[in-house]
Amino acid sequence: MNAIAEKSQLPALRSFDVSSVRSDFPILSRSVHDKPLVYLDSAASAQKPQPVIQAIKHQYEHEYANVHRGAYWLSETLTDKYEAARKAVRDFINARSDREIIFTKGATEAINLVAHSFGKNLGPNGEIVITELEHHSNIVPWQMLRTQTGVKLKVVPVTPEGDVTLEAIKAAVTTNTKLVAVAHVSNALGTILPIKEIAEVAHTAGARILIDGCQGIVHETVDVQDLDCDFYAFSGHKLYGPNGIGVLFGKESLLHDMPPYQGGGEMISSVSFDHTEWADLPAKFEAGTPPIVPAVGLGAAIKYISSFDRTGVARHEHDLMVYAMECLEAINSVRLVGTSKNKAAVIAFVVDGAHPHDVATILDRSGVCVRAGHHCAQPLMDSMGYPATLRASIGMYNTREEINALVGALEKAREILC
Ligand code: C6P
Repeated sequence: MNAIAEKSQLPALRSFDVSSVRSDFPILSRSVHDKPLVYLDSAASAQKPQPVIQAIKHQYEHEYANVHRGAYWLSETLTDKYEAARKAVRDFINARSDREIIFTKGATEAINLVAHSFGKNLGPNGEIVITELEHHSNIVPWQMLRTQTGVKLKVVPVTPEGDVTLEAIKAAVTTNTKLVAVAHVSNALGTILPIKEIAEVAHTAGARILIDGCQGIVHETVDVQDLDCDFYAFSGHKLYGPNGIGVLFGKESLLHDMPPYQGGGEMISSVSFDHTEWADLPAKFEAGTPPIVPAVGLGAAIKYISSFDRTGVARHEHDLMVYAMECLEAINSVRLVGTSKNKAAVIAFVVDGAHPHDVATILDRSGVCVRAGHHCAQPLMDSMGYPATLRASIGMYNTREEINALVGALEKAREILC
């Protein structure tokens, strides 16, 4: 079948309607502390729609076995589904080949894989450029690599609004730069980084680029060929999929030349006591029994997300973010943290005179879930002068009524604490 015929057979996209979306997420109809659940912590982990829950249940109830090992129907059936999930990821991010999609247990493992396998030969004269707003998962693996190899770590500062400018990137990247490792979207502030332009700067200097897409994949459409990124890492659980599954996209030529990350079953083509041959991609980087059912669940999540007109989803999230920021700014003593003009639906703020953890605990009594703390971005918090913030993060299922509930609960918290 040619591509046009294939396309014409695709089901029509679901237009975005938040109440119909909400009915797909069973947990959203529950209450907490006798109050309707208001879940505003999707950046920590998103809730799961019925098709994902059903896919997982179906696998364990009807089609469970190990993959790539059994010469029997159950194993072959699940192997096909596991590999279909890989194809779904490939199409979702427009990778060239299945061989470029490595399943990991999350974004953290994906970045560690690159640090371990690609990073080995970058020191002692090479430099890795990161930014001040990185998640610890895109800082600590490079620090560990620095200890092992002597590679230098350069940190690009953020502006007071929480932006990373191209000028600052250009100032940091030199011919010594071997890798630029940056977030697509900051999980702590919501800032969207100009990753396509950063990739160009990196490549012009002869460096590679890794994008930590853990937050970006949720809010942005990702085309790894158009971005021309060398590595793109993300987790399934923020993308409405299960936890325990993540993805490392890597350009095939790079992955081909990199040594394996872990040794064990699955990643070999032959083993003797004297010598072991690695398997081809992607198996070379998937040692041991992989996260089989989580991968199938991620495939179901991608199918679910892709069933929508994603511009409708993006518009909804953006409108809700703008509404929430306006409402929060209007509350006496609430200050927004991170006000980039280029921002995804993650809103950080503080309440003057109240500790974020205390505020979050009071919000919880009203059924409102937000995250409080350093959001695994301690260096960013330090540079912006906040030990902790509150963070409300919006998913495709959130509503204006829920933002109003947040505002009402915040007013209560202020009365108690300030
Ligand atoms: N951020 C948050 O509340 P894992 O834990 O491997 O699934 O993802 C790590 C990670 C890496 N990069 C970014 C930009 C992230 O946001 C995260 C996860 C969650 O913000 C949990 S700390």
